Amino acid sequence: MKEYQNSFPKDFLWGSAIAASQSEGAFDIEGRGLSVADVATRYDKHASRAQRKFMDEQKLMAALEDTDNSHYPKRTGVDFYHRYQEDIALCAEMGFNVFRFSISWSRLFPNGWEETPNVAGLDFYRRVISEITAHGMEPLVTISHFDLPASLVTTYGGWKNRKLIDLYVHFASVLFAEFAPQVKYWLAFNEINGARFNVFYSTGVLADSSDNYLQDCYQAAHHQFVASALVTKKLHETRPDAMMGCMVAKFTTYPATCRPEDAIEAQSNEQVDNYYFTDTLVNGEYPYYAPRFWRENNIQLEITQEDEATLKAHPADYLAFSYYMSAVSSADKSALEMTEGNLKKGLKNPYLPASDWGWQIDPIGLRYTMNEMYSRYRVPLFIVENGLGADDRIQDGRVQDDYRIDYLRRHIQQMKEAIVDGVELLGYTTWSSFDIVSSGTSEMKKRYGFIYVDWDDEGKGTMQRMPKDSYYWYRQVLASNGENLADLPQPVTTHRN
Ligand code: P53
Repeated sequence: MKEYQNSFPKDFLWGSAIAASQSEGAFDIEGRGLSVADVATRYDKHASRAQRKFMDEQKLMAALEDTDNSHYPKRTGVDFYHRYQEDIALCAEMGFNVFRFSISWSRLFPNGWEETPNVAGLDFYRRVISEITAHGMEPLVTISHFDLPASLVTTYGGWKNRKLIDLYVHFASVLFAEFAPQVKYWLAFNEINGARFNVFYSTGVLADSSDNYLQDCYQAAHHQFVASALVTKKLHETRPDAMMGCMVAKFTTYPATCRPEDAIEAQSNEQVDNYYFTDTLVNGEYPYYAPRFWRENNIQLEITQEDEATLKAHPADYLAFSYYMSAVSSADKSALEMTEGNLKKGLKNPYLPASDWGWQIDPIGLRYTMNEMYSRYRVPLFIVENGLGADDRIQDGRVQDDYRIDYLRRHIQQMKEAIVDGVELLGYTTWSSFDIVSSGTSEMKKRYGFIYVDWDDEGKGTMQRMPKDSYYWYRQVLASNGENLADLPQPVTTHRN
């Protein structure tokens, strides 16, 4: 029987996370090819929801040819490519023992299909990983985080094409051969349920690529499932004690009322938004409710017997998830007010506040979510993203982000409650280490970091780094292994240099 645990385990992993396409910049140097992230334009409030949500061939080709980089913020990022040493050192000073980042596929394989990797790209990640380990941190590597090589879209149509499985497995194998000795924790795909809410950046599927868009999305997800299982196998062959995680963006959904119709609606949303993905990857087979979902949505997937055997043989070692907010479902669509999240639109929860971007803040929902996920799977969990996007301002040489401290404190408290409940949690990496370009809106204004980056939406600034108040607060939290969540006793003076 599991013993009672009243605090964070001694070896708990604390840190934060970033992604290549939102931080590195340097999109066209030293052999890097274009990726789907390089065509993402900044959030346009005048555009329709459909315009923002879908990518079609014409829009893609125009963006790929557009040399005005100011339209595409992820091409510049925040120059992590040249500043990784300072950035990693600043994180280490906060007391991290884990650092999550991702590999740009097109930096290693410019078109995605080359046989041998670009030496400069490999060398960059070799230096990044040694910097992380030299500071005593575990690297947590996401193999693919919303930045598929653009050529794989223009030539193969993205992940809906089975060919991508082999290309991805080759890419991952090169990473394992190079880095598995230093890297124990891996994630095959960032938010694999992106096939549902972030289609183009997650799968490369274009809205006009066929007459059954939904089928393409789910075929793409299927190929990512098989690819996940294959790289889990490969990783274990290379390093038996290494762990491959499956990751979802967890959209916990409550029924709007205690009407049974609302409960069914919420349950079915949980299934299609989250569990369809995690059931398949953690249990190693499609869930019982999948056939009805496919049938009612006119989806006919190509799933071979070999695919099924692969999924069954190589389930994920742990379940990672991002958690920012919760959602509400009602059988009656006119029941409640709507909230405008940038990618997910939903009903307003009258009991919860929301961020400036409409994401409903729900710390208790994190405890609830952890219990739900752990009871369903009984594999270790890892919270690999959690944080608050806010329009931080520097005043008198300081960023007083007490709202971020408050957000993180409440989530860490509930995370601890879940651990006391008995949930097994490997670690916690907040989003994000330092300010980076937003994934959903490509804004700089939506900042998540402990470290302010002097760069704005007009492409102006020095790119200088400066710790915010939350930096010193998180350092204190980590020094006490999650026990001291109090406000800092006095304002901290500005940092070095
Ligand atoms: P941004 C939507 C909902 C939940 C998580 O998101 C999401 C998204 C995508 O927008 O993605 C993750 O920057 C993603 C990160 C991303 C982070 O959440 O849109 O893994 O790349 O930056 C925050 O505010």
